[in-house]
Amino acid sequence: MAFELPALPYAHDALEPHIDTKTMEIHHGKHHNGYTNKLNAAIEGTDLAGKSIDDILKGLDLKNTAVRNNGGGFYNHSLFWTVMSPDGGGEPTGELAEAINAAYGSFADFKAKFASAAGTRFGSGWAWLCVHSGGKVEVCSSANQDNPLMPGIGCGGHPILGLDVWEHAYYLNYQNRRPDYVASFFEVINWNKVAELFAANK
Ligand code: MN3
Repeated sequence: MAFELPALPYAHDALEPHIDTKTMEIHHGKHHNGYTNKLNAAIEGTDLAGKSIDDILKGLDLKNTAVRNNGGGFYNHSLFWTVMSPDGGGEPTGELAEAINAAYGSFADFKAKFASAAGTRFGSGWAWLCVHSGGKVEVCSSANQDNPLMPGIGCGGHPILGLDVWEHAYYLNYQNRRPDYVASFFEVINWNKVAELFAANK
């Protein structure tokens, strides 16, 4: 059973003006679709075929660059669409808010830490909020399409929020202004989904 490009959970224009329609169309329809197809080609006929994407990433040999890049790309974007919503923004509540406050002191301090992780990731990559077993949350970033589930990338736990900081994610609307894109991302974060992922993986 090959992996399939997941449908966007909202229309391409739903995240305007924070994420523009053209970027969403290209990012989902071209980039994410490309990772999906290349992942399928990379695992076809190997012992990875038929495994879940979580198991593929957790057991990854980092030297397998085709699966590292395209399996990561498939997973990362599949998560990314779900942690944004036209009804998003604001702040988390409940247990997730408590975990963020325990780790960073306040939502504002967490936001600064996350924005710094996104802003200082040189070149292409992702900023993450992860939960460790036991419920501790941690901000980190990874290069290219690496993912915290992959062994030995120096960014652990289970990802519950991810931000794509590749230029293809923001260049049409923000050009070189990555900090403005990061600020806009906070206007569309689907904290209900992040809380659901926190509860399921803590
Ligand atoms: Mn991308």
